[in-house]
Formats: sequence, structure tokens, C-alpha cells
Amino acid sequence: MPSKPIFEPLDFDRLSAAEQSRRADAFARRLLKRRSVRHFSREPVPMKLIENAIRIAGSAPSGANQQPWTFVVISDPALKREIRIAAEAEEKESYERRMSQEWLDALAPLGTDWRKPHIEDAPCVIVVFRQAFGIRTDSETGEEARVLHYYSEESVGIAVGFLLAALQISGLATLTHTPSPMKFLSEILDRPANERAFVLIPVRYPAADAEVPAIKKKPLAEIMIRR
Ligand code: IYR
Repeated sequence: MPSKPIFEPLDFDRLSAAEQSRRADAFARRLLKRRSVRHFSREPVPMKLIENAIRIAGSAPSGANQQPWTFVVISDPALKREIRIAAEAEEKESYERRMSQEWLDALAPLGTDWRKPHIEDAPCVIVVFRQAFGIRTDSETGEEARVLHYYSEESVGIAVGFLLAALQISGLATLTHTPSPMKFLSEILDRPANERAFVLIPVRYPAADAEVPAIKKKPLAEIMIRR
């Protein structure tokens, strides 16, 4: 039986125009500095910051509020090593055989290759899983049934955006890594059949001498249209 909606008062702080601008500027200043970093320091990352960022990611809007995500936080060195080895095996195959020349050319300015040492030397790696469907257990019979999930790709994409922004605001550096195919992550991390790896995110402080590719974002005039 469908349940009826229950409403509650919205908790919303109406800000003064000055405060709105101040917050928007402060957020932009910090977020505009976000770069994908591949050179990390080995300094540990406070778990409180990771928990906070995942709490924020978990508050993202999702299709039918199904929250179709699982965030696996890995700090065990042996597990990170295992993931690095498996990711590099897939990536080597991709870079050397699966990716087209057009794709390799598009990536050339980033200077990436199949080697992924950052998976191992980040003190923390977050693997985000998308729950392609849910599992409902009947309280009486104990029988399991599939629950359809709506817009799970979009929902997890939004949650990852929240996650990256929260980690950036917390003063940490991230990298979005999508080794392809990612099935090995389900196996190594022992995830159930309804979950698909979505993205792997090494998190940490950048190395003191970290460098990033000299690439630019499109200006506002190129990405925004007013009608
Ligand atoms: N998954 C590979 C290749 C790669 C693909 C894209 I599209 C990028 O923006 C960056 C890398 C890798 O992680 O190296």
C-alpha cells in the first residue's frame, strides 16, 4: 500500500542580501580552486572530515529519496595495494588496447597513463557504489524482493558532486578515478550484487611539490545562456 505524505516545516535560514553574496563568494573562491590531484602526501587524513563529507554526500537529492549509494572508505594498506594492482591491470589493457586513438588524444593534455600509484599512497580511498536496485526483505516470510531504483545514475552523480565539494571545503585534495571496467572493485570490496562501482576517489593532502596539468575551465559566457 502506498504511504501518504507527511509534511513538516522547512528549516530554512533567510539571509540578508549581503550575507548571501558573502557566502556565495566565499564558496566560489574555495571551489574554484579545486583541481584533480595525482601527487599526494602521505600525511593521514582526519576520519572526522571524511565522515562529515560523506554525511553531506548522503544528504543529496535522489530519485524517490531512495539514496541509492554506498561509500566504502578504505585505509587498510593491503586492501589499497590489492585495488591498485587490479586497477592498473585493467588500465594497462585500456590504455594499450581498449581506448581509441581519439580518446588517447583527448587525454594527452592530462598526462595520465595506466600507472595509478596514487591509489596506494593516498591515506584514504573512497569507492562510491551505486545501488542499481534495492532489496526488500519481507518481515514475515524473510523472502527478498527487488525494489526498483529510479534515476540512480543521476542521484549518485549529484551525491559525488556534494562529496567532492565537501572534501574541497575541508581542505583536502581529491581525484576522480574510473578504472574501466570496475567490476574488480565489487569483488575486492565484497559488495552485494545490487551494487555497481561508480567512482574511486583517493583523498588526502597534496604533496608539497604537487603539480597539476595547466588546463582551463570554460568561462561563464561559454557555458551559460540567458533567455
Ligand atoms: N580511466 C582512465 C582513463 C581516463 C579517462 C578519462 I575520460 C579521464 O578524464 C582521465 C582518465 C584513467 O583513470 O586513467
